[in-house]
Amino acid sequence: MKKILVANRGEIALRVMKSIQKMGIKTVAVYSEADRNAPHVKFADEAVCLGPAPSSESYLKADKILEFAKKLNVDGIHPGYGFLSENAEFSAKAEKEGITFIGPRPHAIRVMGDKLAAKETVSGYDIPMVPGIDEAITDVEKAKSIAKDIGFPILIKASAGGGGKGMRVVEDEKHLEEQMKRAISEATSAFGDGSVFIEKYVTSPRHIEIQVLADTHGNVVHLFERECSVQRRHQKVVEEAPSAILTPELREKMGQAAVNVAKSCDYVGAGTVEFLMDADLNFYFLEMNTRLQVEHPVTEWISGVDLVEQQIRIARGEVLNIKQEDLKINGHALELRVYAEDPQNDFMPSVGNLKRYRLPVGENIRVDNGFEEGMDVPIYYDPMLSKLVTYGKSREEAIQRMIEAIDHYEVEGVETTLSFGKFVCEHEAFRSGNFDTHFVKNYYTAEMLEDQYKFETKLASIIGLQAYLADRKLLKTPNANKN
Ligand code: MV4
Repeated sequence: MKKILVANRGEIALRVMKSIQKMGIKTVAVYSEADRNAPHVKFADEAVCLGPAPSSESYLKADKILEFAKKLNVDGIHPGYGFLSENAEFSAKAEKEGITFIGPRPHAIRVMGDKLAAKETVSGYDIPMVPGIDEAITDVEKAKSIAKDIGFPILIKASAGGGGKGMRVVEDEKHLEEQMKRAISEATSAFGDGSVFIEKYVTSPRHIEIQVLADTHGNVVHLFERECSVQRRHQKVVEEAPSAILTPELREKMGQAAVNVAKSCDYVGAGTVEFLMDADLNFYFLEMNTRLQVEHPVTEWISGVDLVEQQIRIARGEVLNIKQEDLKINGHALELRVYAEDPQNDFMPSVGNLKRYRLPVGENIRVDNGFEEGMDVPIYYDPMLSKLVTYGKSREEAIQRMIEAIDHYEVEGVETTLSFGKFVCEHEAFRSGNFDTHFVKNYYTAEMLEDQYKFETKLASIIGLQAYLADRKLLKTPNANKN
């Protein structure tokens, strides 16, 4: 490959281009009219404008992107995450045009994009699954009888959903009919597919996922786990690798299960297998994400593997140059997603101009960033500014480093989730490792941040007062007390 087009924007476009450039390959950026001066455009060797700001008129324009790719003699397309990254038709079209899609083949994307198809595909591969049914259900009476067998509470999920969309918890039989009807109608309007199924509801799970790499020759390895239990409304906030609770034995078992999931769908490239883990450390397959994930840096740090480089090597048809037995975990990495959202105001998007924007620098800090001082945060896209990643020999060190890095991250002009990240890092439940996916709901209220802001306000007033007193000294001229 001599030239790769990155069909994405922001921090991930930049991060992907850095590895492409390191490999001696040329980069092509695409951008919308809102992103004309964005860092990913400046970084690329070539750049083409796709159209107006809305994603549907720019970053989601599959045919336009392929047209440009052909015109510019591009060999491969890296989709990043979001946008076209899990679009099987885009992957298929690219290949038809003779351009390598840097990701899995359409079959794997399609199967894993449909939760029922995924369950069916992995059955027979010795993958633990939550008790439940593996086919779509519409008959309420049948649903009631299944629910009674499984035992309440149960969870109704949309087959076309994923990432938490279209899920409903049902506590007892009384509410089943109503919730099922709602779930079906929601799934129909959101996904154009009303298929729903039922699972036992795991009440306080942890979210643990395994990174895998698979080449086109049938070799598959796993790169251990990431724990992503700190999330709000299915949006991850803090991720880490390794998990504070896995034993080497469990890690090995989950790793093998993840490898088997990848094998079941002839997976190619970098992928992530998500599991739920209950309080007794039982784990269950949830879904597979067929893309490079936002939180991939924590895995890169503890494994020493550049995942984007591996994606490109695999796409070129190379044999995996990593063997499972060569991989080991080194230290601990933590990631905070820095969003332009106001944690004091229900995490409302906080768009505006970055009047001041200075990143923390130093050993054991990595910032995957897509913004510069003076830029506007556009309203059209995900409001993530950057990912702040820290590393330590131990989990405690990584957490301490994160707190320091947050203190050295300067943003003025928009509100961010930095203060919320500090709250998490300082919280006893997080520090002890004793938390689950309900962490935010259980422990966080906006008032929790008040101490942080109070301190900052006090500091600001002290600095202001000092400046005022210093000025007054200088101004002690005969007329200084005349206004
Ligand atoms: C579950 C569950 C409990 N029991 N399935 C949420 C996202 C989607 N990937 C599946 N999800 C869940 N599935 C059963 N049988 C709880 C969740 C869940 C969750 C999972 C991972 C991380 C955060 C979560 C937040 C709420 C619910």
